[in-house]
Amino acid sequence: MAEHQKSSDRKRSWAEPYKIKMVEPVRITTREERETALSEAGYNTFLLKSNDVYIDLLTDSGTSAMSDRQWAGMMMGDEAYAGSRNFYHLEDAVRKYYGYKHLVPTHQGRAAEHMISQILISQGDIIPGNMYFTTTKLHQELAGGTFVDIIIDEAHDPADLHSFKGNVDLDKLEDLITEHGPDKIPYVSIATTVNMAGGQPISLKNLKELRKLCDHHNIMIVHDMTRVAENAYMIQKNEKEYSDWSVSDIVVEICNQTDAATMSAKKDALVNIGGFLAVNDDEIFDKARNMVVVYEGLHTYGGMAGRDMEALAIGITESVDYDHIRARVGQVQYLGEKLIDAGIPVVKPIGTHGVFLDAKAFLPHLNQDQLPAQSLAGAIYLDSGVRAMERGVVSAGRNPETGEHNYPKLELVRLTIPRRVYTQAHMDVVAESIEAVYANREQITGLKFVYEPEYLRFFQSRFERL
Ligand code: P71
Repeated sequence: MAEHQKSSDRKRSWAEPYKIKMVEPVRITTREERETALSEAGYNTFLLKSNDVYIDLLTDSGTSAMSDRQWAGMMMGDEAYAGSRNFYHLEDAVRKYYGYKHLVPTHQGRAAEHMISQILISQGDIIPGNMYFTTTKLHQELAGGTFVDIIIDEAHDPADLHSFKGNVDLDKLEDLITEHGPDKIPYVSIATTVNMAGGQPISLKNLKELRKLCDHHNIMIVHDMTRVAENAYMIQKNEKEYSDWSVSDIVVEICNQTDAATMSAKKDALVNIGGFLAVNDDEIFDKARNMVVVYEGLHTYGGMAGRDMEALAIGITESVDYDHIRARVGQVQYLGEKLIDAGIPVVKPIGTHGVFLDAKAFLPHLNQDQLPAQSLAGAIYLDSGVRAMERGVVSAGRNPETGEHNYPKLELVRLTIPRRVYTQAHMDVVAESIEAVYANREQITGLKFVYEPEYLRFFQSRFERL
């Protein structure tokens, strides 16, 4: 049956397209135990021990359940230092499913971001993008560049119902090109989907218009393809022109609009570790292939074991399978709809990898200096042992010039759903916990920093209750 025929039976329930063959027990803690754990973690959910967590919605990164085929692939690891056959399987998969010509494996996404930033960015350059991501922006800055957000305004409004809040505002880009000149803009940085906006997709129409504009000015497009299959699924669902395309064909069409890609394979591609840089240009490939031996390892393994590359090659094929991606995004939408029905303020439309609580609307009695999203993540953990992630002022860091906090418009708590790990019953427990916290929201107090590291402060900062 064609994919679009399957998607026409929307009114029928769906269930996970897999059954469970191995289980991992999780620990249910008491409120008292959670109070101690959170205070020992400095009110930072990144510093909790996973043993103290019941349902872990910190991230969808590296937390997927691999399939039996992937585990079988792990047994076929060729751990040769050079020329592992698993590298060639991975190279074939990247060419076939994404369409890029050259592959440089890395241990995870940020290593690819580091290399492409160092290769393409010169001191004083401007890198426009559809909203920042923490590690992407940091590597652009470390290479001497300045990131400028050119996402459409709708993306900064949690209540706006635009179906493609990941779209680029082409006028903003044209203004930047006029102001700085195309020579100061080595590339446009495009993510599918946009994590910090709430897991929001970009449309192919917008991406194709962007391609035209970039071609006109001879500017490259670098694609953060971390969640490209999820983006492709949303295109199939909501962009009429592509409703009868397969998700797999849409993925290739997206990649075809771009010149190079960084991949954190720990998300879409269903592995616990891995990533890569993919490029079409031979010269950039040469530079990256040389650079990877300095930072990661030989160019036929990057930071990965042979078995990891095999699991990734198989994970890529599974990630574009229609039944998989429909259930994956469907589970996120299920939780989101439940919270919307309960009147909880969330980013709308519901994104593809998690549900994002609007902490400003949830806790209107706290101002941004009192770190509402960080406080809310702590309150949720205390209620039920569900771990979420702050995506607000703490994540946004400081302005490197003034040293002041960056104050993002979006002050969010992300409930991120790992792939193929939790059941619908887990989602129900999460929804009930959020409802309970919402009912008692007035009692939630703010936090202040007591320790703050220099880079990516959200990972290791410590806080105290105000
Ligand atoms: C996520 C992560 C993991 C993470 C990273 C930094 C702060 C908090 C959590 C990682 C991404 C991502 C996108 C769009 C690049 C990376 C880096 N996301 N681009 O969402 O979402 O990849 O972690 O493999 O190095 O929890 P890496």
